[in-house]
Amino acid sequence: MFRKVLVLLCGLVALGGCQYIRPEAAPLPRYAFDLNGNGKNDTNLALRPCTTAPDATCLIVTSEVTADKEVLLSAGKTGCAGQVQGRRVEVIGDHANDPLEEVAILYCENGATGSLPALAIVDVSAGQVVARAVAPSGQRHSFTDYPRNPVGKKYPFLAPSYGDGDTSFYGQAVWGYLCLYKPDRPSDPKCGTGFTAVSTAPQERFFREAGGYLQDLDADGWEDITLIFHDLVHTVSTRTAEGIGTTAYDVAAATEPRSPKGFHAGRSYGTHAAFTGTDGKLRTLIVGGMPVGGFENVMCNVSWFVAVLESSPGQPSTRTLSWSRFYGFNSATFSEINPAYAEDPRAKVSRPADHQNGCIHSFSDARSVMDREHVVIFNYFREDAPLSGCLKEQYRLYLAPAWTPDKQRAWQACIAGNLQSPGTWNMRVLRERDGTPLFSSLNVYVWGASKDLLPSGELVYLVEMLPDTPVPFDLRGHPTGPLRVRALINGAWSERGTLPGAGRPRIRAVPGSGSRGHGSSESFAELTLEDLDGDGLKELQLADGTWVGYSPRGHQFVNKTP
Ligand SMILES: [Ca+2]
Ligand SMILES: [Ca+2]
Ligand SMILES: [Ca+2]
Ligand SMILES: [Ca+2]
Repeated sequence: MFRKVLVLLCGLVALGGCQYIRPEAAPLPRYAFDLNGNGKNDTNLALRPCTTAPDATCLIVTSEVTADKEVLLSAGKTGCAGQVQGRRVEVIGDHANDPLEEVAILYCENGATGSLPALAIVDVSAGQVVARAVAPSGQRHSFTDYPRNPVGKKYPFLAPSYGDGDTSFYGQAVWGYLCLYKPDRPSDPKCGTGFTAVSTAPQERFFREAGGYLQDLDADGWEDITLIFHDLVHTVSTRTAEGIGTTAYDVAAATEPRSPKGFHAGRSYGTHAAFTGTDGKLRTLIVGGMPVGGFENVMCNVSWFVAVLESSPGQPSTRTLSWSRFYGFNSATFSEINPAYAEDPRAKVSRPADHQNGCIHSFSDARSVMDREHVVIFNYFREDAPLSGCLKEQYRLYLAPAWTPDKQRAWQACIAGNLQSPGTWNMRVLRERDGTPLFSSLNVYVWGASKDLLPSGELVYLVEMLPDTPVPFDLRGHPTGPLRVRALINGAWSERGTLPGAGRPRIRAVPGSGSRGHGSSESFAELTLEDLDGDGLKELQLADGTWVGYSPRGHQFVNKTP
């Protein structure tokens, strides 16, 4: 009897073979976070209005390692009014309660005192916020990252960001400390439960820039927090929650010893990349300027230079400016501000404006390798002459009443005329160790570099070719031809091909984190690369959305748009 039924069933599905037909399987949930640290994602986390209190915000947890739940995060909305820099959700390791890792949420508390940056630590198993730091009243901008201890556990912090220390211009009181998650220490009421307050005031007067970076400066295995200021960097130990080093430096002094001291105000609005050299020294490469493609910024982030900080491992006090090369400063410097010179301030110019002459555009962190030597590579603009001088407009900014919106508008309108100032874009290579110029190339603009484009794994650059006649600063109206793919060999370009079709690459603006930070609110300019056809070589996306890549069979770059 049983055998007969089985045969019958097999007969029914004869065309597909005799098989057990499964019920339609439910699609497996795709999780984004790994809370039990086994390398497999198991949980989704989302910020949404709470089901029971729609005005409040909850962390909505759906998980296969803990019960689904809603964790009350804030009584209000969690959007931010200022620049709140840092990853918004991070799994930080197991600090308390049970083996599941805690989660840090970076958001804003919105209430009567405005929109305040906040950092909450959530114990997902227990379904509660176990620690929280909130910025003091009046603060809108903040900087957060996730430094690790020697076993990889993370200790997030909420730190002041751009403009802190300057009460005259930005209005708000000085914040002056960061809140570091240290659950094993007494909580500081200035921060909140689970957080300890650490001074970020490197000296009596200071001007905080936007970001910072992580680097183990004292060699205790804990990543330390280096914050970027005008004129200096200041480092806080994540282990001891104390300041361990302030290093002041002048990036222009070596190149312009006779210029008025501090004319550039120590601005560091560019990329900062921390790394350990092959000689074991800790270094930070700082490139003042804009990311590639940042043509709309006529001031080019104000101050253009390349500099390297250096220290011996474990000895923060040895950190010093190893070398620097200064290339220019956008605006004029005046020796005196006096209404008598409002109509003609030329006599009071102590250092003339460079306008766009020397402006740097760099890709990624500007680090590269040429002929087995670590180098710095960047584009710079050599301006023939600015279209607009704007000296009077700039001088008026400083005359009482200073910096009025009207005066700022007049100045901005004037300098905007310089977007089309004629000149040439060029590329320069410096030796990372000491800044020695090794190579420069005229009438080119380098958009990025990759080792993943060619079967040989050779590092190649994407180069836009420009005419040897002047071009406008912002290259507007200038046709972009097909990009060249080139290597740098024995201090010279070596051709590796040409991309099919014309157009610039699609640049991704990647925010600084970990060992990479920035002084302003800019980002790291990275190429858009992906192996779309699974042949082991990466394809490159162009600005118009097409993808191009190398064809090993045809020995050339071809269109690979799927
Ligand atoms: Ca897991
Ligand atoms: Ca835990
Ligand atoms: Ca350390
Ligand atoms: Ca490919």
